[in-house]
Amino acid sequence: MKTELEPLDYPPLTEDLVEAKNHLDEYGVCIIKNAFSAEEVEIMDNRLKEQFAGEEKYGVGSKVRGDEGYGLKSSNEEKVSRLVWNLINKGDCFIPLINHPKIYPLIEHIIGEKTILCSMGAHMNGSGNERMPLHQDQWPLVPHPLEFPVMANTMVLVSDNSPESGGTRLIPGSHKWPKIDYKMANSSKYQEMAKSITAPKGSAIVWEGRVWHGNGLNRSGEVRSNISIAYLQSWIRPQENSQYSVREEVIEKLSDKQKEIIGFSPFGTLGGHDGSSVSPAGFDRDRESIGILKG
Ligand SMILES: O=C(O)CCC(=O)C(=O)O
Repeated sequence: MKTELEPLDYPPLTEDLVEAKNHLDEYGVCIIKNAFSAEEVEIMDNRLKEQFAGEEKYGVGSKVRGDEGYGLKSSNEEKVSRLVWNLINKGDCFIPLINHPKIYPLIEHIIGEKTILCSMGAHMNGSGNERMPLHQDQWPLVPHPLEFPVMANTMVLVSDNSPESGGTRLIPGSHKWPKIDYKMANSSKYQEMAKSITAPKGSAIVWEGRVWHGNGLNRSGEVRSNISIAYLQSWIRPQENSQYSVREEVIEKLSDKQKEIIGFSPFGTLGGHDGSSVSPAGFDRDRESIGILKG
């Protein structure tokens, strides 16, 4: 007899948008084949490798082993992985990822047309890393058990993903599970259900915010780089505050749609300035931010 909390297998890779949307509905996950050309992957890979070395040299950014979410501590040498945050600032090759035509329609399929970028960062998992806890992305960002997705995530595979290289581990079908708590999800029974994906670089995984997942164990001797592009419904506060963090010279390169997605447009009555709906993209702090006045 089937128990309620059973995983599905991964859906097959697809290049067809309609099929991908069907996979998202059924599995909570889809895998897009050939989302990026070999040349695009190489450019992103080179830029990430330079950035990894630069953040290492200047002692900035986030260095991890992977298992910090269990409260475990490790030495600097054991921290073989880097989370390279806020990629929008870190190379022109990442700007098209904000609304990539092979990915963004799938995000809209999951959470609707009004989205805000939650974060865009590279998970550069070193060989010898440890497992992060299984988690759902939309919890605890939204600390209420919601029976619908308010978040959608993507992994652009800049490296080949496999069990050996620590491919992302997801539990397809878990978006339809009743709520289970974090401790139960991290028991060996559920850990075993989360298998590392096997897909070549240039693919993209998209999943909805209720799917249980985590990283895999990389024992390949090489760094495994995936770029996460995570989106929220626009009423939720994002992980990265783009209005504050995106550099002036980068904003100049963005289209209006890209500015909207990184949160530079009000959503209804939310995110305006001084009661107005002035788009922060064209916002002039001195004109719009009225201070003390006397009549
Ligand atoms: O690095 C990975 O493969 C997974 C990362 C992940 O699950 C996350 O950051 O939410």
